[in-house]
Amino acid sequence: MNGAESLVRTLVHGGVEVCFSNPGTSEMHFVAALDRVDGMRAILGLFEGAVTGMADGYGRMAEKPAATLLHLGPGLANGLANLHNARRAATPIVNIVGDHATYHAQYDAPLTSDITGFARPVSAWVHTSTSALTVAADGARAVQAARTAPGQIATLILPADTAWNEAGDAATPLPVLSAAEIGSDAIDATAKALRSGKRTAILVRGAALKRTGLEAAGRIAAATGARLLCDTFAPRIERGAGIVAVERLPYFAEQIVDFMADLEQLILVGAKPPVSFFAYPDKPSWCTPQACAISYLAHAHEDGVAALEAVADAIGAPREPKGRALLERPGAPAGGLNQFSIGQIIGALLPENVIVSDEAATSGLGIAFATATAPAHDHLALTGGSIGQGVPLATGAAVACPHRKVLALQGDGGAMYTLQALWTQAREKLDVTTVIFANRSYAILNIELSRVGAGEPGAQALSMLDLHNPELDWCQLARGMGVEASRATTTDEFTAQFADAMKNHGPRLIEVVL
Ligand SMILES: Cc1ncc(C[n+]2csc(CCOP(=O)(O)OP(=O)(O)O)c2C)c(N)n1
Repeated sequence: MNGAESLVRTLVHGGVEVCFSNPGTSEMHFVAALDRVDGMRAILGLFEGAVTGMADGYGRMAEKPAATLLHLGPGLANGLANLHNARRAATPIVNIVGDHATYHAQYDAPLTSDITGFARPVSAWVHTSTSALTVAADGARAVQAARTAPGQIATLILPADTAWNEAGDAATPLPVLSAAEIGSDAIDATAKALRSGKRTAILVRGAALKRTGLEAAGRIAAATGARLLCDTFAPRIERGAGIVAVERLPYFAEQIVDFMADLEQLILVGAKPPVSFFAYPDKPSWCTPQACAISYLAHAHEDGVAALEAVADAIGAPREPKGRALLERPGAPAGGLNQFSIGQIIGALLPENVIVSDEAATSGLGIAFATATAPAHDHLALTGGSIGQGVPLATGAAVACPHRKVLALQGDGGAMYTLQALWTQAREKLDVTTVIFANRSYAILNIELSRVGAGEPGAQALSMLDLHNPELDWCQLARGMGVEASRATTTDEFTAQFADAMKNHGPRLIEVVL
């Protein structure tokens, strides 16, 4: 067995069942090993930004890592933006990057680069294998690092000779460092704070934004009147009918300030205090009122669900939570095609248990609003602000959850970064419906332009934010990659196309002309 095979076997033993790849010459032994090992599904992405975004979507939904396979420094560099988003989402990923053979490095061949340097900022763990004999052990450590709560990126750099040389056996999986138990001090302190009668909010992130954690948070709200909040861009939240609803923080700093203005206490569960996404002249970065006391019930690596349950019990909270959403479908859409009418249509037709990948940008609010009482679904947000996440994220989520429909809500600007993931959807026959909001604009940047105080924009400045010339034809782009597509210009057209997409299986794109 060579090093590559010992690594693939080790990954499979460690529960890594999917490898999203875009390989090159230095990864050929890894690629060949995929045929010799059962249990590893290899999925090709046609750009590394698509590959890493798919690994992110997979990890968020499967709650365990996929592997990537990337080609030296440039391959990794192409994938960095979505690794950045994945790091912000605390997604577990075993990020495997091939390299030149160890003895080849001295010649400074064209693809030689500082791979560790590229990897470091997005990785919690980076290691370069030095021998085929240690690759399996390195792989086991990489899996352990990726699975360390709340989830991390572990980058294993694999020089070609460590992959092709004779190796030992696959390595046994190492113990997983799962979410840490919360000490009684934090539970007692939180219970005491909640009993104080002060105006309180609990800001929740991570696993506690799933049904069980929200149920416990809702019990606390029932007992104390505390508000329940989540970040504007939470990696994953379960929402909709039957689930306790939380208030989502608004996007702009001054809106967050207003939103939190009356708070006397902020209790954090797996979250950090909210700050402005960007700094603006004369606007605050820090959004929590100065007099508001901030405390941590659970940090991101700790078990926030158990912590919320313990606090709910400690304060004698009732079994029935406050704020459980009840199924309520929106009425028929009025007026033209816009994010609010589209939201009403989606809210009316959304089946149970859909996974929503949301990079709708300025088109998202109306849909989030209209789907709050739709059947229960998972919502995945753009965690690191690096656009081009949504289409691959949806693709990876569909791989993780083959029996669930995935809905990608996607701005046309962001979609152009990693649209190659559509091809992977077609090749893998994934059940993803992509709705493209074709406003032919970087609309949010038009808003930002006036907010930052950059002065009155001229024609050249405005043309940097405009996608009209030429207009992207999303139907042709999708069909060119094997994905069925249609265009909607009216609410009736969108209703018919969306209903059809929800009824049928397979990849599908709807271009909404706004
Ligand atoms: C990697 C990366 N490059 C550039 C940006 C800056 N940026 C933020 S939003 C945006 C345009 C988004 O356009 P679109 O997806 O069409 O959504 P819209 O704003 O039109 O609703 C850009 C370019 C970014 N966030 N990330």
